[in-house]
Amino acid sequence: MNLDELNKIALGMVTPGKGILAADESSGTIKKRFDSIGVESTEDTRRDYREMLFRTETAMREHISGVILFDETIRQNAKDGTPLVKLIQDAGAIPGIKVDMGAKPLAGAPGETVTEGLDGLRERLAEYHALGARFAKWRAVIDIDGAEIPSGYCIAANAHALARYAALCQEANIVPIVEPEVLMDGDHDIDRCYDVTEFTLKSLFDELYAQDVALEGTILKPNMVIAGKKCPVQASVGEVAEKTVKCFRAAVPAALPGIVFLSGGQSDQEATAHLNAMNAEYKDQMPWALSFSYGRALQAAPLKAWGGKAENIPAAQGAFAHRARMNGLAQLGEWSDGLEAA
Ligand code: 5MM
Repeated sequence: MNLDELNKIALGMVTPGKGILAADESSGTIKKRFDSIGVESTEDTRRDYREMLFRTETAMREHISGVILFDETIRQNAKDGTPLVKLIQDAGAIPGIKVDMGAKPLAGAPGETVTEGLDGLRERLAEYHALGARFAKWRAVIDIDGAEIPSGYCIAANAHALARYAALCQEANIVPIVEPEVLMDGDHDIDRCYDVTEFTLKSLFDELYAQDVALEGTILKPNMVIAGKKCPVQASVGEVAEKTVKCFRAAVPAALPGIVFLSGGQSDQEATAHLNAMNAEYKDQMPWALSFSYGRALQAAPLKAWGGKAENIPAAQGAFAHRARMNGLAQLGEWSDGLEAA
């Protein structure tokens, strides 16, 4: 492990004004996304769609620090034969790779999951490094349902797996993004999300410490502290920003270079407004950079504008460039509502 190199990559992932494009939808998820616009999901349509994003010059050069890829994509070439990884590198962004094999039912814990994918991971990481990946991602899913879910067992099992994955990444000179996602699908209020997120983060950092993972070469990808989508009382932008920063200050060590949020089903503009509020109001209270690693909140608009038609590519690239710019500004705390129309 070369910690200087890992730290340099991690800092590059949280370059001011930039964030990460999560384009690592697994086959099932990308099919769902394509179904929503009436496009068949084939190797070629997936390639065309992602090539279109990676060729969006202004977005990629100015606002995207890295791209998380799926196994198929890291091996794919653009239509003209250029490897997709090279398109990303040529735009000055860092290629990354999703290495988990998905959330599977956790034995003995009905309704809960543990993320799998550790078997053979050392060998896969060596191959991904050779293919150009300099960071990786592993997502654990923590559901909230009543008082019993999540169980301490589920959080401990996922934290343990995240730390094992992170240690293997660093051994391979790949920066691990650790993603413990507390879902916002339920009817829980923001305070329940706060408690579960704080407990999950503290458990994760305990495990990272126990397994000798260097935080200087690690990036955290968490949910924001936010009410469940079905909760009748939704928190204001100011409350989400205040509670998220408070929770992270209590649970995340200062040695970590950066935190990149997932959007988790928030609307495009909510995800931008929340990130902006945290950076505008609390920058001087945070030891780490705060940025984005959005999937849906960066891609929903371009996906819809594209609709699988070549003639829509300029409009789709415009939509992607716009969202990337809005989130780049939010990373600096310089976004405002009025800029959405500009
Ligand atoms: C882009 O979606 C990622 C892959 O999801 P699956 O493994 O379920 O196909 C996902 O991990 C994503 O990176 C994060 O959840 C953040 O994406 P959102 O859409 O929540 O910003």
